[in-house]
Amino acid sequence: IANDDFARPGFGANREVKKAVEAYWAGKISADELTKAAAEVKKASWTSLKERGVGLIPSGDFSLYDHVLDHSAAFNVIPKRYLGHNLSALDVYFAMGRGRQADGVDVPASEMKKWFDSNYHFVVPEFSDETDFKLNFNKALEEFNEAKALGIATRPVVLGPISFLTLGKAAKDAKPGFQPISLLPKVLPVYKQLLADLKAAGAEWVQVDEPVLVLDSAAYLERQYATAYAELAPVSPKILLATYYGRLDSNLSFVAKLPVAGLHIDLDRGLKQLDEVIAAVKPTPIVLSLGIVSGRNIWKADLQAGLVLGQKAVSVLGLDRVIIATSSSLLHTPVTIAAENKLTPAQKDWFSFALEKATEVSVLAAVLSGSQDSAVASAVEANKASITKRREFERTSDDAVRKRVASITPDMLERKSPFAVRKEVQAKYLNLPKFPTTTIGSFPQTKEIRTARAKLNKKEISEVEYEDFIKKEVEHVVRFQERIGLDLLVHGEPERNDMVQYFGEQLEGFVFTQNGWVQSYGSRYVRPPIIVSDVSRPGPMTVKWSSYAQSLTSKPMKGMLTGPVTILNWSFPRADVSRELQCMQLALALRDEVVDLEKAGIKAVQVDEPALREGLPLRKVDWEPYLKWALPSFKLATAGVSDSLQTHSHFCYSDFDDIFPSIQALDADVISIEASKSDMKLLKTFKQYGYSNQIGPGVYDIHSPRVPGEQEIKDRVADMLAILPDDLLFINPDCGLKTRGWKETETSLVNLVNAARWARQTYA
Ligand code: THG
Ligand code: ZN
Repeated sequence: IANDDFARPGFGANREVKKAVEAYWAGKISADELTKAAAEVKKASWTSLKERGVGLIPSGDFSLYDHVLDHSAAFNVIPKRYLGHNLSALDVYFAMGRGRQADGVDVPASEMKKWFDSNYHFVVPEFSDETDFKLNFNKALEEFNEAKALGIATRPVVLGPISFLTLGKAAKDAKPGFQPISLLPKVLPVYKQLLADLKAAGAEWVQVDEPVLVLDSAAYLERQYATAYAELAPVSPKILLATYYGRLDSNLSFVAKLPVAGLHIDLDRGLKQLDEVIAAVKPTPIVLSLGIVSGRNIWKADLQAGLVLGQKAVSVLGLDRVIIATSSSLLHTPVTIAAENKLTPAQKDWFSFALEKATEVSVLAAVLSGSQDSAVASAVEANKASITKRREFERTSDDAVRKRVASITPDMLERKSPFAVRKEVQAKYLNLPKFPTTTIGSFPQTKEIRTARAKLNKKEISEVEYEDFIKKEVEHVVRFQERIGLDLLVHGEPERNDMVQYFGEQLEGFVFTQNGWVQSYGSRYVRPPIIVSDVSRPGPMTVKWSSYAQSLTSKPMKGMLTGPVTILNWSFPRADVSRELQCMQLALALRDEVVDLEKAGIKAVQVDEPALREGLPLRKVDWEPYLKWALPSFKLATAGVSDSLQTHSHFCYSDFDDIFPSIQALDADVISIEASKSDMKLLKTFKQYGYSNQIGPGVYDIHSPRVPGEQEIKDRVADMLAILPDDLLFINPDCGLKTRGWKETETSLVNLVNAARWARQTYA
């Protein structure tokens, strides 16, 4: 029996890669130094997996920015706009990821999308008939050799051809109706070369990732899968076809017939497929890799339960046809619990992060293969004891909260009047001009703000000194917005580290890590809070700051909250009760907060639900049960107020086709969405479905340091007004400004306000 770990805690326990990449961008280190820093992190990661007894260690999955972007760059899928500027290959790569605006070069970033149902963003490849696939470099081979030089045998990982093509999109200049999958015959020769080179270098196995196999859409790709793998298998090392994040369902019937040597399945998200898959592969020579240890949560695995699954497979397939693995890449979990010293020992004992999961995988494999090693036996005993203790803790509950959830009534989910009525009431109450300008909430989190917070945490400054500092920041943000002429103001959120962490810290039921970083996109990381018990709100969370900000200005101030679905999705949820229950508890806490903000005289409150869509199950059959609690939770949070309070919500994505009716059903008075990079196809969706409430499609991309010109914003607004009615449009950036510097923020927003003024005249 083998064991393997879909590692990619490849960013280093102290975010070494982030730091090196940002230093490179700032011109503080050279490309060589960046490569060296990356090599150190890879070495540390491979070495620690080896020490933990992992048999099949992955390589090729390390990334300086994003693994899909790596693959696009390697396969020469580089949009023309990034070429011809005399940039190094590395700088072209970063330009694709984050745009570039320097030395006369001015190119926007490529579109980013959420990676399956996770909070990770990948850079979307752009294809057309012009796409000229060739192997610019063989990353899998390079890392395989890099590890080999360190004496570590690895199994290289490559993104599979069908997933690569179908996760991409048609380039803007592609011919109408172009489908990326039509390029399959053109891309396969390049894959063949890549795989043949790996084989020649001595790789025994290669892991080919085809996560789209857990999607409904893969059902239409049977023929392409058959063709692709029939071509690749003969020239390749043994292929382990990896599926994760869900179930194969009906796709299993053709997957089991593919000429691959191994198949990996996710038993965290797709436990119920185990029997079916075992039966399907039984008559084939396929080795089955069981994704038993969750790559998505941070709870210590119950090894007894894992052993039952493993034994089931072993009893049918035999020891040499079973591999024990994590369910997915460990991209979604922090590196190690060992780095935590604020959690109590009892709490620490509940969790396993990436490295601890590697140990779980190797212990499971050892037990299944009949190991008599005493270290293995004691690891199993220790795990049993930990799980028992956690179960004891899980039996405790907050009865008041449970009772309140049980007594939610349907009328609590609806605003008093329909939108058409509210719109009139709010127009008088807020008195905003036509095409109101606003921002999504956060303003630059400057080094000074981070330093002040760090000092508070280290008790180098007092609570009072910190609050004074934040007050000054809020005042600065308010004055700035007044000066440049924005209409609906925000306080800028300088008091918040992260929008989810901030709320978690003020609610009962959460615990936090100091070092539990998880990559969000590029060099950006988050530390998801962990929900461990029933959630409630001990007191107001944001009222103080919103009221203070409102006291500084006669313009309306927008309160800023994170919605229940998003707090749930961007936290690590508990595994002992349903997500529905956790979400409703969060919704009740937020409802009280919205009501308190209204009482404090705040006229508009934004409740962000950027994660509503990523939480949508990957399979359509699972949507309804999810939406049945996700939508009511938002409504529960926002409907406790009078008609005059304008509710806003924000969504960080541009793919609304799937979820349109749900967005409408939320009945927020105003929504803002990320439209800046998706070429207006999105607004057509809104028009087609007849969206009735107000909407602020982002007029520029804030994820990039690039400043949009005034004319560029005017053009966007004109494009939008060609599709949307005049009286529904808000003008705003496409997301919060937290990651931006003040200089680019000021220039961009001045351009935005000017564009709005122009629109008021032009469309009077
Ligand atoms: N919070 C959480 N998840 C998110 C977002 C968020 N997912 C989607 C989107 N927003 C991703 N955007 C960001 C934007 C900025 C940062 C992270 C994700 C960021 N991180 C700091 C960094 O990497 O330097 C660290 C933040 C901190 O100090 O806590 O700036 O907003 N949960
Ligand atoms: Zn956003």
